[in-house]
Amino acid sequence: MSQLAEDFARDGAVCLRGVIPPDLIELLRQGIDANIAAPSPRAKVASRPEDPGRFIEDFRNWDENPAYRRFIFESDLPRIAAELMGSRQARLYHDHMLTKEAGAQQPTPWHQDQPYYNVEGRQNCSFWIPVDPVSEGSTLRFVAGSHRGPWLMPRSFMDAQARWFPEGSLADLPDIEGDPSAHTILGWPLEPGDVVCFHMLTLHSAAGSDRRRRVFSVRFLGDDAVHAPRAWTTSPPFPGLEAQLPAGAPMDHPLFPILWPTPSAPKGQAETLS
Ligand SMILES: O=C(O)CCC(=O)C(=O)O
Repeated sequence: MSQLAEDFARDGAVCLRGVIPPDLIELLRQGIDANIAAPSPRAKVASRPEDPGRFIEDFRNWDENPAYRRFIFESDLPRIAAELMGSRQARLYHDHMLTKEAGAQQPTPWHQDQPYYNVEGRQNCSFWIPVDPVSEGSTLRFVAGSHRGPWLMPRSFMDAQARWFPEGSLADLPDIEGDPSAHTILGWPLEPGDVVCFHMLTLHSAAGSDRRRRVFSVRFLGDDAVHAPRAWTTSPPFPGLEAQLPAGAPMDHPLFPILWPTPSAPKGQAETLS
């Protein structure tokens, strides 16, 4: 196992420097700008109207946004994902655009991602890919080791409502800001080309941002991922999927293509991370 894969298994979050070449970063900038100019019906503004900078999110656009699609299929991320997850395959789960405009005060509260989703399984990872420099103060922060569980209560970001698992069915998060010394917090200032990769159960949060912070995130599933249809609308939603993919089935569906190994990759091509 590479050192990075060991760190990922231990901490649930790692930083990879300079893994996205400048031409793919420029492509991603164009994709994000086009996405913001013409958001999908799934887009939302996750900040209050009086916030000086908006926090804009959009989801599941790779099939309609040619820049996102090219980025996802041409970057080295599927191979890296497979290595970090310890998985034979890396399957695309979804993409998520998260832009904080200059002056955005809205923090992203501490949360895990998997309780909002419709998947179960331990082999998974999300890349958070900024196309603008991100300072230490506005970067994504992680509670090291929190990916080992348990699942914690997902709540809406602005009004802390239980819209997913019913109230009381999962424990609430510890007060991480109230007792920071009880946790090992990881976070890295980032330049375009750097990415962070984290497990879908790793607790993470981010502050607002003084300067514009455009981020694209790509999420991957490994060999053990299975469909977990929910009685509620997941975030992001996959309407109608439960009629096509039974509970407990592998995520074998055109929405979730296998990107590693690539269909054309000759046997033995898989490199290891340094
Ligand atoms: O970009 C942010 O502020 C939050 C990111 C996040 O929660 C995620 O990528 O899952």
